[in-house]
Amino acid sequence: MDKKVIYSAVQPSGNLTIGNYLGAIRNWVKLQNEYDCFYAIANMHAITVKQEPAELRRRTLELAALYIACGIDPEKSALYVQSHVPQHAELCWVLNSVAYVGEMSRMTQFKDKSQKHAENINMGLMDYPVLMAADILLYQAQCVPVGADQKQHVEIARDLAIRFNNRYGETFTVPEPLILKGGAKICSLQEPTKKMSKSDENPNASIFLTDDRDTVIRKFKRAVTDSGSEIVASDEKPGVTNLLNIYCAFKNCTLQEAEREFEGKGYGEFKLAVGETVADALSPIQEEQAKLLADKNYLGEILKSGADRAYRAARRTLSKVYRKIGFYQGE
Ligand code: ATP
Ligand code: LTN
Repeated sequence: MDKKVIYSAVQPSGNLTIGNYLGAIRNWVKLQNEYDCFYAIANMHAITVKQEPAELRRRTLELAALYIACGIDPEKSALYVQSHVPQHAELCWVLNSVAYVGEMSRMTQFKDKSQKHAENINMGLMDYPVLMAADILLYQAQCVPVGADQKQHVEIARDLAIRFNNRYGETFTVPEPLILKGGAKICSLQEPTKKMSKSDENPNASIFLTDDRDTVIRKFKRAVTDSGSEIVASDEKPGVTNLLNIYCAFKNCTLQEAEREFEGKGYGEFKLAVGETVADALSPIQEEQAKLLADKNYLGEILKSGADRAYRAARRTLSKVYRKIGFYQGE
């Protein structure tokens, strides 16, 4: 039997945070032995908010290097740049005709980003979930490993797949989100009820994968904690709970184990331990990324072979879609 297909992507829209790592990329690595995986760099999604062209180009390569440094094996998984496979835009156009304006305008991310970028509420921003559905459905993916904030978008991809299949006959696999516990929602170090985000204006709110040891430790020292002095996870203590979640995700331990370890200890000692654990985990990734970025030709080859592989799969689905909807493709 064919292997199950996994699809996911990250936008090259800023420096990646430990939220992106724990919620998404780290889980992708674990899936690549068992499944047929496609991991993209979503540059077409990134331009829905303003990007500096030279920076977007540089970040695309940096993200490719980071994927590999985090453990994505380009021999096993197809690693490629979204815009290198034109079928993403083509399928998005078809799906636009089964997607409703009403449902897109209700998406949480659209509402948040429209508020944040009120001067630039463009069509792409609203169409973002349709392009994401096109990404997933092109590869007939069964499973989409993402952080909790993307669940709503994967649900839209499911709805569009079901709607299209009902209208035109069985065409798409209906995908499921895969949201693993632990790292699914890492919160801001400054406002621990909000998710950590790579585009937060406050640099102390997020730990970037590129932060050096001193920066990581300093940011954790400054992290907002809660009243009281106990180190336990609870709804009343969002700051401490977030730090415990981060610690456990990097140490691969349970919350109970971590609570026991820090019983009777103060916030200062706890924050230092979290900072050191995170810095220790990031340093080999940073070294590997720097090595990879020194050989741009090698990275270019990997992205080309990933795009070739993705293209073959995408072309098959798109041709089926065009047949179903009645696009003339020659006799
Ligand atoms: P932006 O701030 O530019 O909107 P982002 O930091 O939210 O970006 P995305 O590119 O939207 O990052 O997300 C990439 C992946 O990382 C997605 O699977 C998303 O669910 C996951 N992710 C993002 N932030 C977090 C977080 N704080 N905790 C867990 N997972 C996250
Ligand atoms: N919107 C996603 C990135 C993304 C994605 C996808 C994730 C683009 N296409 C397809 C899963 C499947 C985000 O994380 N912001």
